[in-house]
This record gives sequence, C-alpha cells and structure tokens, in this order.
Amino acid sequence: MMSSSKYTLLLVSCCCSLALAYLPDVNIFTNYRTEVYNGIPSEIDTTPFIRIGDNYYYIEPMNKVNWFQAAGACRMMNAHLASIEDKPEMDALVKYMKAKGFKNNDYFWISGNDLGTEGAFYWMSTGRPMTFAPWNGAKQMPDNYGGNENCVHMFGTRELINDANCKIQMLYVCEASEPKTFKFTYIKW
Ligand SMILES: [Ca+2]
Ligand SMILES: [Ca+2]
Repeated sequence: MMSSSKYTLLLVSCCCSLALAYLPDVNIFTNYRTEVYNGIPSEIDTTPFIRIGDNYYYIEPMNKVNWFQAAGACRMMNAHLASIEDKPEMDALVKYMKAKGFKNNDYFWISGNDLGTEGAFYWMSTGRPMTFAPWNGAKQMPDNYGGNENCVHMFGTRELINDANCKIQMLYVCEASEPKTFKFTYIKW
C-alpha cells in the first residue's frame, strides 16, 4: 500500500514536469496565460500623453515653471522629465512640436542636468550619461553662463539643447516610463 502511494506521487510529479516543459508561459495554478507587449493598444486613449515613435510624451503647452517644478509635475503624472536619447527621438519630437505650432523661443525643460558635477551631464530620469547631446554649437553651449547653468532644455523648432539656470521658468516635456500591456487569457483545459 505504501509502495503504491509512492508510485502515484511520482507519476503526478512527472506529468507536472511535462506540462511545464511544453507550456512554459502558462501558470498551471490559475489557468491564465500571460502575454506582455511593449506600448499600449492603439484603441486606448492615452491623453494627455501622445505617442511619438515608441515613446509617450506630455508636452506642457502653457504653464511655465522652473526645472524642479517641472520634474515634480511629471512625477505627479507618474512620468519623468523627458530623456532624448538619440537623434531619431529628437527629430520626431521636434517635428511634432513644429506641427503643433510651437516656436523656437518656446523652451522646454528635459531631464538632462549637471547638478551633481559641473560639466558632467546626466539624464535624471534614467541616471545615465547624456551620450546624445546635440548642444547648440553655434552659441558654444554648454557654457554654464554666470557659473550657474545646470539644467538642460530643448527648443520648439530646432533639434538642439542648451544649459540654462534651473530657476528659469519654461514649458516642459514629460515622458512615460516605457509602458507595457499585460494580456491575461483564461485557458480551458
Ligand atoms: Ca553647468
Ligand atoms: Ca547655456
């Protein structure tokens, strides 16, 4: 009798192993399949965030605040000041801003800064160094003007950035943190 129980237990164990081997993404305890997708389905309204390329941005059109207030405003929306990490991302964002009628003297805070060490610029939202940094070379930026320019902004119609005094009031761009969509499907056995 004891022996029979042992064999039964072994059989169940083998069956479970086989099931896991062939259905690795199925949770056998709840009978749900989980699939994860980058982004958000197009039919879902993400307003006030707009999708540009693979990213979701909120572009503040009116309310000018300093860099710290802008960072806080983005966090209130569960986002961060934007990090523009390569040329395609910058080009797509500026193209959108132009189409929306923003002007070159519309300045927008983004998350770049050298608050930690003068001259070493990092994206606050990712913690990474600004390896893509299209400074306004014609004006020899970054110039740390007045010894006190430690926050980075972009322009409404040019694919350029500049260092400015963090206390200046500007518009700002927030970026949602790489949204993912989880799809749960009930599995019938
Ligand atoms: Ca600086
Ligand atoms: Ca500057």
